Amino acid sequence: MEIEEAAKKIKNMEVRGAANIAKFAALALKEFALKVESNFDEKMKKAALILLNTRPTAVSLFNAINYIMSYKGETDEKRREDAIKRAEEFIEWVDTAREKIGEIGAKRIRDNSTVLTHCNSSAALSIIKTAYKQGKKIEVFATESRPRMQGHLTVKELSEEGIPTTLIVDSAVRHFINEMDYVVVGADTITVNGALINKIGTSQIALAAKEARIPFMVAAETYKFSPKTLFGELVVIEERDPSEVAPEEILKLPIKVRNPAFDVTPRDYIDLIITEIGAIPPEMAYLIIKERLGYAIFDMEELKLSAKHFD
Ligand code: RUB
Repeated sequence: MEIEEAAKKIKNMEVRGAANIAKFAALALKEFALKVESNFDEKMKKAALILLNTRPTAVSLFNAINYIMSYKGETDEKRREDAIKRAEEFIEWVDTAREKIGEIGAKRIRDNSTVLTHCNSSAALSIIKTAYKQGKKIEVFATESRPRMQGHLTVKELSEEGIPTTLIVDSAVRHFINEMDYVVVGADTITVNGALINKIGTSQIALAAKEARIPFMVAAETYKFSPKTLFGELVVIEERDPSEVAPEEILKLPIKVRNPAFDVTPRDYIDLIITEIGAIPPEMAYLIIKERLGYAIFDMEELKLSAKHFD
């Protein structure tokens, strides 16, 4: 697979979800590293930038690329070996973390309970599926997650497992919230101050859950925590094409259509973040960033400068 082709798949959301995007980018970069014949560093940087410039919000993509691009070695051959090793390590991180989150998170789900989820998060679903496989009687409410309807993926996935599932429109969350025992969602990014960036609509659900005193849990691998926010960078919220929201006859009216793909849930609305190294309060985000993501940050300034060439 060519790098441009991989980038296109991420951009058009053929590959989507923060974990899958990161894993796919790691795989693409590994395949690319195997093929580079000369000027290894220069070509790898170019490829990394093309992948990085696909979707701006999920820090998992940045962390994957940063992990691989921190390769070392005295010769091109040694650097290639290290980059490939790092890509493989990252891919394994994705798979093992998801499973571990399932195990840890499932312990928080009681027998005979109803869980509300939003969008389609592999980490959140890992918790739900693990709890179900443990024999707990659980039921799931899944939101549609307009405009891209990732909720349809969620209900398909859950019903394939035999989990009793109800699909609701996004605006029905408050109507049903008192019937829920937990909210479990995934994460695109967790900031240094413990805020969650996830699919648009997540923060409204958190608000409704807090009012109804329903525990709001986030399933987030440690590579969803953002080292960039430690250095003061703000998370960029991706704004997608208006055509995802309304048909042509509406778009041609003299109106504006806005289509942010993600929103920010402040840490005060989050009860627990389930990571692969344990269930933590959002206030501990700084420690995760410092201890788990403390590897050298691959020349971010240079990365930003040259990113302009690919705009
Ligand atoms: C997906 C989304 C998911 C997170 C977490 O948005 O917001 O909740 O990415 O998913 P999109 P996972 O469909 O726009 O990529 O737990 O699988 O990483």
